[in-house]
Amino acid sequence: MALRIASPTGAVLVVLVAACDGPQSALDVAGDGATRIADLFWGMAAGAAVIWIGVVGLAVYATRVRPGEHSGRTAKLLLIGGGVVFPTIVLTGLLSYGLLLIPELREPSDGRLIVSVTGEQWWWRVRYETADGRTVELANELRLPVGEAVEVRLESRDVIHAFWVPSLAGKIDMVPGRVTRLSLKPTRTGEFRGACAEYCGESHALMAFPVAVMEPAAFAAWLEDQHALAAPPSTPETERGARLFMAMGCGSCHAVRGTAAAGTIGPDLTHIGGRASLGAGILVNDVDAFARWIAETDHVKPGVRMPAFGMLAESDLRALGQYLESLQ
Ligand code: HEC
Ligand SMILES: [Cu+2]
Repeated sequence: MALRIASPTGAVLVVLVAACDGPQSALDVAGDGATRIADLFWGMAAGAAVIWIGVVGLAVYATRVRPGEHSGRTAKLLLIGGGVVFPTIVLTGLLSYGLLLIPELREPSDGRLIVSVTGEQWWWRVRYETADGRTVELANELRLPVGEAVEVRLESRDVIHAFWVPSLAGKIDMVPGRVTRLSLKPTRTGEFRGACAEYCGESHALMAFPVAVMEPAAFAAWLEDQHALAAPPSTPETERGARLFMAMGCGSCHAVRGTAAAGTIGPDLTHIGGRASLGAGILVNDVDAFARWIAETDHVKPGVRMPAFGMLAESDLRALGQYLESLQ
């Protein structure tokens, strides 16, 4: 699209407004909570603009239009009106509005679906619990049905993290020893991005997760797939990868349901090949990325709690990558 921008102000405006779109923008809303927050933001922005114009107008009036002395009465009226009465009314209004908003943002779901997310250094442990009491553990990805309120229970195992999907709702801390709650009600389908919003250590900035909002039927099918055990290896290459996975001790930290691997220190890898990203939102999900992650974990994510397996031959890394990619 050819876009002609007439003035520098126009250029700045275009840049500012363009920056409001995208998968991780609190102003490009796709959920109930985010809509409330965006409304509050625009309301406050408009109020701030009006006040700014008023103050600058008065300053211009006092210095340019009618310079010189003003009566004591006018000055007193301005000071009391603009300095006491006006802020008291505006701030009381904003405070009440903000306080009324809080219970709405925490509103419990209808109990049909509960998603527990635990913050770890530096990844996300995710557990889905459906109304029939079935649970399944996955990691580093969230999928939600559109139009349904989902209760998200947030915990942390180590330090304080914060859970934030700007397009869907506000952010909330994940505090060790506590469960905080958030209601997520997506209003449209799409791909979004969440991130940790509380500094939690050296790889804090490498702790994100893709969020997919899906049609309810597609979501149900996906969740059913997540319950399934891992696909057994079906080619010589993936078979070799599966053997290496066990031989290298990966299974002491990672679970691959349906195999002897049942570790719980790292993310569940039963369906790792089907996730939208790798390493908590930082790498694409393909064989090359798997090989790179396994060989130089600590370069990809400084401080990571997984040893690097750089001693493995390139062919072994690829076999492992093929195997993990086959776990759809
Ligand atoms: C000492 C425990 C430990 C061992 C052993 C281990 N891992 Fe990990 N692994 C982790 C942890 C912890 C993470 C999460 C790291 C992060 O993102 O901060 C992880 C992450 C991963 C991921 C990314 C998962 C995701 O959700 O994106 C893959 C793939 C993986 N490991 C594969 C392996 C393979 C293959 C081996 C064996 C060669 C292995 N790991 C050995 C602890 C371990
Ligand atoms: Cu964090």
